[in-house]
Amino acid sequence: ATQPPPHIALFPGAEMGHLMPVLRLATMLAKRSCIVTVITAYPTVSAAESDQISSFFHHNPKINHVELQLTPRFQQEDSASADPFFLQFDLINQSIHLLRPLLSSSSPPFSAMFVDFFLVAKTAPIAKELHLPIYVVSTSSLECISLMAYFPVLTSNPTEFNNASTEIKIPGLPPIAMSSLPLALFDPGNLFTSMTIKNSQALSKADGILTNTFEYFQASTLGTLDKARVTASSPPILPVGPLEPLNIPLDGDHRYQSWLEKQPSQSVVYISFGSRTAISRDQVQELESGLEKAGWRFCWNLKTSIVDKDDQADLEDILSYLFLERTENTGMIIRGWTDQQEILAHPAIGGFVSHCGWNSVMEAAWQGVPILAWPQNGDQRLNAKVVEEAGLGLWERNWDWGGGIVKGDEIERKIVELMTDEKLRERAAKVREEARKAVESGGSSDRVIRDVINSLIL
Ligand code: BUP
Repeated sequence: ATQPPPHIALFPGAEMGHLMPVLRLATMLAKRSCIVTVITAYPTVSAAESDQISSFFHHNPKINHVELQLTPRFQQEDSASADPFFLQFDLINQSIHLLRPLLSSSSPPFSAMFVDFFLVAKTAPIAKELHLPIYVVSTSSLECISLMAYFPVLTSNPTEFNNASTEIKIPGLPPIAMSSLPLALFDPGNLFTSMTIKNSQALSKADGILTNTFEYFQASTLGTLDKARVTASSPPILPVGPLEPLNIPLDGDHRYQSWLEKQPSQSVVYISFGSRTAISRDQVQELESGLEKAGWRFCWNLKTSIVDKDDQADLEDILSYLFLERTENTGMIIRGWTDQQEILAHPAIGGFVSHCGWNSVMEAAWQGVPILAWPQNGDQRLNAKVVEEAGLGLWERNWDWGGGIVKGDEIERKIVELMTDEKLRERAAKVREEARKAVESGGSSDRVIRDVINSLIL
């Protein structure tokens, strides 16, 4: 008799950059005949997350949805200054005892748990108790998750780590510049850092790390890791990307679609710094000047606060009146949530000025859109280097990050380079071709996903 398909519980973390890849993986597993249940925490931090969750389940009726009701907690004194998304991760971890009854009462019973990296320390003991394999879904780059896997070794000697001069050497990986590490890692009091330490120590309990990348994109790094492992005790890194776009219609501002329709092919630069990075007013001014001088058409996804619900300032308060008037026909400013995949897929888009959040990088790879890497914080400098090495984009590593200002003239120069570099465009087109091959039936990532699924069939 044929065996029933595995039933997989997916548990994403907080913020869009952690939710989107898990929802994408859910549809890829369902397409390969798995029974899939996604557990989301309620309430979410951003409106973007709650909208995405409801529209996802509306359009994917075969994927089960379970909500984990978060227990409201006493506000910690230091919480006002902490990142709202990390506070949410912390809250999810504090409510994790509610997960076990949800998991053990399921019919058909679960075959495995796939969880966000920042949830592995608390969920691994539950998986063990229920005798379930547990996989980590890495929403970041191979470099970043490798750094996490190596973190316990690095921090076993904190003085050495803090005094390390220029580079970190992780066996099997190219050296990582200290200047590319997430700045928060040097602040032991930071919530991000304490969560990183706990979860990196627990990583060895996982059976594998499902990573949103693909063989062609990172062949040399994947090739030099010993048996795909960063340390002898860390689980193998399993490249399963690019995680495919959801193709779900979204509510919200769709003016950009009709505008893009009217623009010539590859004439528009798309600009976005992701779902959670607010650009300072001073930097906005420099970007205005750079865009105007560069003279290319643009579509700018403009965010001015970390959580979308706080994004209330009017355009006229942020951008100069003259800029808005002069670029009325050549520029489109987007406020609020849009479907980035849909924008990147549009033939009018010729380049992407990106903060290099890893999802954005993989989306650009999927669409073959060249990137001008402009990392802002977190793991984004690590990602920018990968973008450059994979031939998908340009990276000006001298540009300030972590809040420094890049001048308009510099921005102008790099945008012109991005939009006119034909060799770069060809390489990006090749990346697109290989990205699609990877997830087609029999492609490198498809084979990895199928091997994992087969290992879960009893
Ligand atoms: Br903004 C925006 N529409 O308007 P990243 C983002 N996205 O679809 P981040 C939209 O959100 P982390 C919008 O396509 C990507 O899938 C975008 O993830 C989508 O950056 C996701 O690129 C954003 O990884 O997350 O948000 O900074 O901090 O996890 O890197």
